[in-house]
Amino acid sequence: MKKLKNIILLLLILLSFSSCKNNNVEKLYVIFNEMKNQYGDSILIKYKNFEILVDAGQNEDAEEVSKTIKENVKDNILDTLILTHPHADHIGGIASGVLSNSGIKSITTWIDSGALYSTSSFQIVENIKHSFIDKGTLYHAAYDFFHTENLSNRIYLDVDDNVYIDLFDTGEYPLPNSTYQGGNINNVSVTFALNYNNTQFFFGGDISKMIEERLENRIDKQYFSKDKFTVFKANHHGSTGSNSLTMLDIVSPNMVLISSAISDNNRSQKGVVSSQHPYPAVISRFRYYTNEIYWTGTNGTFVCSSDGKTCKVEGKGRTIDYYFNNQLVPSLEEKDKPFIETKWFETGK
Ligand SMILES: [Ca+2]
Ligand SMILES: [Fe+2]
Repeated sequence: MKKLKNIILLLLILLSFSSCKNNNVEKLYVIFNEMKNQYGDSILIKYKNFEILVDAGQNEDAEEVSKTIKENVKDNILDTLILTHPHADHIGGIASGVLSNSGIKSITTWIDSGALYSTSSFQIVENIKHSFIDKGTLYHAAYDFFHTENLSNRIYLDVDDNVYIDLFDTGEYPLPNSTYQGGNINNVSVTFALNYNNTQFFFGGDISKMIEERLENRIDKQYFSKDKFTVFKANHHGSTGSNSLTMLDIVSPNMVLISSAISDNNRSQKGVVSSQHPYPAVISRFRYYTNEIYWTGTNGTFVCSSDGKTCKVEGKGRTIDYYFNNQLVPSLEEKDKPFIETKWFETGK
């Protein structure tokens, strides 16, 4: 009898321990900022006090991006900045002062594609980069990670809790500070995966199908595991020239996250009159894998949180209106809804 009592006591202790642990589990946050123009990416990744900003949207997005940084980067140290490629819808926010406006005092590591670009916003961003480098920021072009001894392509957000990103070698990164000769500069996009225990995220900037198909031989077949919860950030804002079935097969996503905004001609009371990013054909491809699809256009700024087992999305509600059957679709009604449950999806555009 005493033995039985002891066993029950032990079980109770074990149970209370495991429930304690569940309540205290750290969350990884991946925040997609709502964009103002049709294109644009700006994503803040956060684990404890370690933050990575991936792109900063266009000039007009600077305000929303700064707000998100202020709310989340409490130590004023941005641990890593990744600028995937030099197009204005990815670096414009930096040129418009996102870093100074959000009170960032230092950046530990600055990563970009290494490609030179001829726009004035690129030149402004270069100047900002060099002023940070002068203050001690480490700078690496994507190429460096695969051609420099002792430079690991794995960056830890937290070693103890196994949270890290792995940069992938797309074979397309130019020599640092050189002009890209490949034509479509979207293809230099810094491409990587974020891992937290049983959850994995893929980020490929604006890479096209050509690079996606190359990745089939460059990402280990076992990397994105069928046993894990995998999240795919749609390439190139959900365009048809990206997001190939080859790409989707590499990640086999349980969830898809898309960044782009409602275009000007879809904002009037006439309703959604023309197709735009994300294109319906691409949504259909995603749906071979999952119906858990979220879009900044309908959800507004949203937070995808991972507890290391699975992921969940909560939106803040969009600030750009759209109409369905001459009626304004209330933003808050759709803030947490997967894309296929929105009025937008019903329009078929
Ligand atoms: Ca920090
Ligand atoms: Fe873009």
